[in-house]
Amino acid sequence: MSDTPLLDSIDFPATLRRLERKDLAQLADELRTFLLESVAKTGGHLSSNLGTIELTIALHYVFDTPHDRLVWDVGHQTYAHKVLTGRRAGMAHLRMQDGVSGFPRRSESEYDTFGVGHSSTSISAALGMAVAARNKGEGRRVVAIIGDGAMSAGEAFEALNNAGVIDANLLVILNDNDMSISPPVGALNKYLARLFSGRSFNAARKAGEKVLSKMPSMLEFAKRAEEHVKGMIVPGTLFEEFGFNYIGPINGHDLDSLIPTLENLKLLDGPQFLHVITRKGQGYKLAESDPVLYHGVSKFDTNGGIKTGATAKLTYMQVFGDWLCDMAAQDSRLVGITPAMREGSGMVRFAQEYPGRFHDVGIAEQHAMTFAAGLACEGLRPVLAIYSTFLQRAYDQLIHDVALQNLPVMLAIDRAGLVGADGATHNGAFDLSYLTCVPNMLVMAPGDENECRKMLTTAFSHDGPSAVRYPRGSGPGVPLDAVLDTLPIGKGEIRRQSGCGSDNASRRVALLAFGSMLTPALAAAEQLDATVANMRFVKPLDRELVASLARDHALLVSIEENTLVGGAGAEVARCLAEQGVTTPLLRLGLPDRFTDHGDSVALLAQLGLDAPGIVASVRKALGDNS
Ligand SMILES: Cc1ncc(C[n+]2csc(CCOP(=O)(O)OP(=O)(O)O)c2C)c(N)n1
Repeated sequence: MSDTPLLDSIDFPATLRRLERKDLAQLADELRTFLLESVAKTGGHLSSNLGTIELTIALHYVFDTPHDRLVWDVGHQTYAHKVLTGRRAGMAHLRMQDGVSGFPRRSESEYDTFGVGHSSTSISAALGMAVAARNKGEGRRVVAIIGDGAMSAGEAFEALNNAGVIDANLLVILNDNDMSISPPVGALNKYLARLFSGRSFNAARKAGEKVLSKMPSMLEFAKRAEEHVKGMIVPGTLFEEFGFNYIGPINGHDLDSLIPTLENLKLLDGPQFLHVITRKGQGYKLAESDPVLYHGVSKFDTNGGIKTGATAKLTYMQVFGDWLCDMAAQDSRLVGITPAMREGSGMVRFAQEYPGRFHDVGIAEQHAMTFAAGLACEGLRPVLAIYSTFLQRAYDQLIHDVALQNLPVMLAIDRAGLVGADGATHNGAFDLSYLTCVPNMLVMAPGDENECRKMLTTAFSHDGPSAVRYPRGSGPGVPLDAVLDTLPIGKGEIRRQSGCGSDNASRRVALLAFGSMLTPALAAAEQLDATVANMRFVKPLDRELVASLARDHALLVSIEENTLVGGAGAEVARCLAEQGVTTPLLRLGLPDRFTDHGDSVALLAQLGLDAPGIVASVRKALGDNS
């Protein structure tokens, strides 16, 4: 690691605040060097963190943290914040089990004021804190820091709408780097670009001067800030209409702009809005020129940069991306939708080949779902690619707009199950539970890549709402058929038959594997000589298969990568109960608690969801200590 003498002397923001202003630029340089080298070793979010270094230093320098609250949106840009708040050593174990989380967490530090990972919550949470401070008579300042991508979500606007009338002491900082993960989309982005380019600057400035001249304190502030910030004060019409004082845009890498502006804003009461321009990947040329590639990185060499190349096995995400293009070629009704996850959902090729049928709607999961419903009403076949946890955002839209009207909206649900380094905020632990209880839904989980392709075709061909949920990363490596085949709906299959003779029926075990758990179930079955059913469908569950397995076995074992509460195993239990079957059922799955970040293979093993874990659980249930 490079020498970072000044950074070495900073353990907490209180020490930072004792530095002289002139030293902060060097601190920023050292922090940038440290973060680049550190993230290259551990993996993690890079571009966004390189872009917020000066802003983070300025915030901790000006505000009395942790008494004053910094509320970060998404939280993927908080590595500098972590380093400056006592967690520098912990960065060596970033996103590893028991190591520092990749996102702010209240349990990790008193400087992490709000737990996050999903976007667009910061203004709402900060507003709550600002109102609490006012009610309790605490003179603290509350600052929400939100990116231009995150700002596009409805929740951010709901909060702005509310903040303007509550009149609490809230500062919203828009960190505008003109990027989401992918290039930003939508009218808001165009509007921000206009503000930045200054085309509306002059007109707005005149209007602003009028307003400011009636408000001596603001005019005074404007003059002072203008001295420091080189004349960059404009009322931003949109944010002003929401009841905020809009200041900016200012250069978010220039500490001489940031610090005096923040110092002035700290003195102002009521809702304040500061528009800061930053660059994703700032200071590392490769990330500056390809911020998408460097948004989230695995370990890499900082000299050579990330080497892209074909990986050995196809990921499920790629299986989906290829299927989408193949299906689009066959059926012109197909429309692909992503809420801001073009790369992460494997839709880059589809977007290039079918630009007119590709819709990146921004970070707007609720809208994505209802937009899909509208398309389906008119006879199109929308495919909404969405991560399991982000789908949580669109739950009412799924029930009320899609399922209730039995519309053929297809969900391609990625990151179902444990995701590893991103941890609890991103673990897709609940989708089977919250989907299965919705009437009209078809819910499938593939055991391998080719089955995934078939399920996607089955879902697409189905005249009602459907979901295929598949995990992060790759599967067992089963080659793909070129054709687009469907599967019989609601039918599982026996993949392995127990070899026990009928005389040994009291020891027969049937493993009912759902999705990703098929591979460890098959491996466990070799040791247990168990029957393995690949259940394929969680809804409709193959009730005949369950009943016949119950007849022929002494123990049924359901295995799923979903919470045990209300998941696939719960459906099996319901099915048995409804049929009056008393064969014992052992349910294996994720526990009723949040699973933290770490290596997902290791985590699954710890939760008993690998082959040895399954064998051990079954033996225990059989009272077999061998
Ligand atoms: C609800 C939700 N949807 C999607 C994501 C995935 N996601 C993480 S960061 C990001 C882009 C955020 O863009 P912006 O706020 O501009 O921050 P930047 O990465 O540009 O610093 C997205 C889409 C998320 N975290 N939460």
